Amino acid sequence: TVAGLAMSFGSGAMSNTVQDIVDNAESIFIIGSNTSEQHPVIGSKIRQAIIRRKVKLIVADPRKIDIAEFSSIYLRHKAGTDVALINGLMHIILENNWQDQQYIDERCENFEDFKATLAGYTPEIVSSITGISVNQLIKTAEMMATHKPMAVFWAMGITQHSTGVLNVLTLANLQMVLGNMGVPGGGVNPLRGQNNVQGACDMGGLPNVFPGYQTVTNKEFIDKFNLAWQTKSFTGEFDNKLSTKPGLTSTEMIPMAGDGKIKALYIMGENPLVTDPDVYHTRKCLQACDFIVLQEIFPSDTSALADVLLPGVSFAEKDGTFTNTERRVQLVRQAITPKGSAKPDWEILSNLAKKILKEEQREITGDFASWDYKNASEIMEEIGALTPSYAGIHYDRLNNGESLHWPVKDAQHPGTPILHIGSFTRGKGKFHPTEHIDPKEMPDDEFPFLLTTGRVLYHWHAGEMTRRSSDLLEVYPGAYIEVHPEDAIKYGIRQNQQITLNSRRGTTRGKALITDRVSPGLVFANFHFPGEQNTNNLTIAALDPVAKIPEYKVCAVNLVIE
Ligand SMILES: Nc1nc2c(c(=O)[nH]1)N[C@H]1C(S)=C(S)[C@@H](COP(=O)(O)OP(=O)(O)OC[C@H]3O[C@@H](n4cnc5c(=O)[nH]c(N)nc54)[C@H](O)[C@@H]3O)O[C@H]1N2
Ligand SMILES: Nc1nc2c(c(=O)[nH]1)N[C@H]1C(S)=C(S)[C@@H](COP(=O)(O)OP(=O)(O)OC[C@H]3O[C@@H](n4cnc5c(=O)[nH]c(N)nc54)[C@H](O)[C@@H]3O)O[C@H]1N2
Ligand SMILES: [Mo]
Repeated sequence: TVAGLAMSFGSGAMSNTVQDIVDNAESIFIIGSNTSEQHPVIGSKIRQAIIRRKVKLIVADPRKIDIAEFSSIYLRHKAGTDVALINGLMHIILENNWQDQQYIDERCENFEDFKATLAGYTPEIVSSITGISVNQLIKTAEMMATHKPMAVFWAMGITQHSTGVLNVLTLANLQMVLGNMGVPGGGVNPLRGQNNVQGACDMGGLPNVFPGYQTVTNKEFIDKFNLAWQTKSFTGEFDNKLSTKPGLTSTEMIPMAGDGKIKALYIMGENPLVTDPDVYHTRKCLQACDFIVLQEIFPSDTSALADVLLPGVSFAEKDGTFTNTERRVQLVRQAITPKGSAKPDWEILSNLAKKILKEEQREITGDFASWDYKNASEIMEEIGALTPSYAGIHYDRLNNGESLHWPVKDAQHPGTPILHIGSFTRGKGKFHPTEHIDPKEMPDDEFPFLLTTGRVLYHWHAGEMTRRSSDLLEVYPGAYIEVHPEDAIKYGIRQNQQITLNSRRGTTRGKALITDRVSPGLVFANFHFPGEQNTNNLTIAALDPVAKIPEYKVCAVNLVIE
C-alpha cells in the first residue's frame, strides 16, 4: 500500500504539506471532507489558491457543503458509493489513455490485475450506483487528467464506513494512475481531525505499534523496547517483558467490556457515552464493566459511569507538542496555571506508574523505565532515542522556530515536508483492486431515509467544551437535522419544527433545518448534543474489518413529526 497508509488510519498522514499543495497543485479533489467548516485554516488556504492561482476544485460529497461553491465540478453522489465513483473515473481515464503510463511502469506494481477489475465499472453502471450522470463522470475524469498535479484531500466521509479501507485504497489507486504521488502539489492527504490525533498515533496510540509505527510483532523492535522499558520484580520472580500480541481497538474493547471479557477501562480524553456508535448499547457495556477510570478536564456524560475521575488540565495549562495533519511537530506553551489538584496528563500517568512499580515491588532494568520525567522536553528526548522518525526533534530546535515535519532523522536533518519523492516508502506503489460493496444498512420501507452524521463549525464533538461557551450556544443552541425541501413538503415539516428520527437501535430528537444542502431521501445530523438529542442513539456499530472504524456515515432511519 502507499506507505502502509491504508493498513491503519493511524499511520495515515498527509503525504504533502498544505503550503506545497496550495502553491503547486493545478487541481484539488476534496472527497468526503467538509473542509471549510471542519478544517477552516486549510479551507481558507484552498479558497485563496482557487481565487489567486485559478486552481480547479472538484468536490464529491453527498451534501452540498460550503466549499462546493468554489468548485469547477461538484459531484453529489450517494453516500457509501465512493469506490464505485472512483473506479468509474479510472475506467474512463484508462479508456482514453489519460493515465501516466511511464509513472505506472517505473514506480508501481500490480497494475494489470487492478486494471482488470475496472472493466466492470462502465460509466453507465457507475452512474446507476452513484447517481452521477455519465456526462459528469466524463467531464470529471477529463479535468483530473488535464490539470496535473492534482492533490486529493479526504476525511471522515471516506473513512467512516464499513468499506473505509477500500475507499482509501481506491483513492491511492487514482493518484498512482495519474502519477500524482511523490510530486509537489499532489499526493494523498487525509485531513486528521483532533489537534493531536496524528501525534497520538505517532506515539503508539494504536493496538499494534510502538511509537513511530514500529510493530509489536517485530523482534528487532520488541528487543529494543524491552531494553528501554523493562522492569523486574525485586524478588526476581518475574520479568516484565512487553507483549508481542497486538492489542484491541476502542471499538472492540467496549463490546468486550459488555460481555465481561474486559473488567476495567482507563478512558482518557474521550466521551464514549456520546461519541461511540450505537450509544444505547455503549451504555449497557460501560454499566457492565467492573471498574472505569476517567481522565478528563470536565465531568462529561461518561463521568456518570466512572468509578474514579482523574482531573487533567487543558491545552492552555501545559507544555508539550501537537503533531498536526501534515506531520509537523509544534510546541504548545503553558499560558494558564492549573487550578486545584489538576495535572497534565503525563504527570498523572507517571505518578500512577510510579505507584504501581512501588506496589508491585518492581525494579527498573530498562534505560527509560523510571517514569521520573522533570518536564515535557525530557519526554521528547526519550521519544527521539526510541523513534527514528522523531530522532532529530528536540525542544531547542522547536523553540528556535524550526518547522519540522517527520521523518527528522537526526539533529541536523531538516525534516521531510513531502513523502515518497523518487520512490514509495515501501519501494513500489502497489495497486489494490477494489470492488463496490453496499453499506451494512440501507434504507427500506420501514426506515426509508439514509442518515449521515458529522459536525458543524460551531461545536466540537460531544460539545463538552463548546457547549460551555454561551456565545457558541447562542449561535448554535441545539441539535438541527438537515432535511431536503421535497421531503419537508412530503411530510409537512416546517422550518425549526421538532422532529424525531428512529433507527433499529434508538431515537433522537432535533429541529428540522430545511435545506437543499442534502438531497431528497438523505438527512444529516450532528452529534454535538447529548442525551435524547444524541445522533449516536441511531448510528450502527458496523466496523471496517481492517481498521475497525465504525460506519458513522451511513445508516437507515425513519422520520416522525411531533
Ligand atoms: N468545528 C469542528 N471542527 C472539527 C471537529 C469538530 O467537532 N468541530 N472535529 C475534528 C475531527 S476529530 C475530525 S475527524 C474532523 C472531521 O472532518 P470532516 O470529515 O471533514 O467532517 P464530517 O462532518 O465528519 O464529514 C465530512 C463530510 O463527509 C460527507 N459524507 C457523508 N457520507 C459520505 C460518503 O459516503 N462519501 C463521501 N465522499 N462523503 C460523505 C459529509 O456530507 C460531510 O460533508 O473534523 C475536525 N474538525
Ligand atoms: N455520529 C458520529 N459520531 C462520531 C463521529 C461522527 O462523524 N459521527 N466522529 C468520530 C470521531 S472522528 C471522533 S474523533 C470522535 C470524538 O469523540 P471523543 O474524543 O469522545 O469526543 P470529544 O468531545 O472530543 O471528547 C474529548 C474529551 O476530552 C476532554 N479533554 C479535552 N482536553 C483534554 C486534555 O488535555 N486531557 C484530558 N484528559 N481530557 C481532555 C474534553 O473535555 C472531552 O470531553 O467522535 C466520533 N463519533
Ligand atoms: Mo476524529
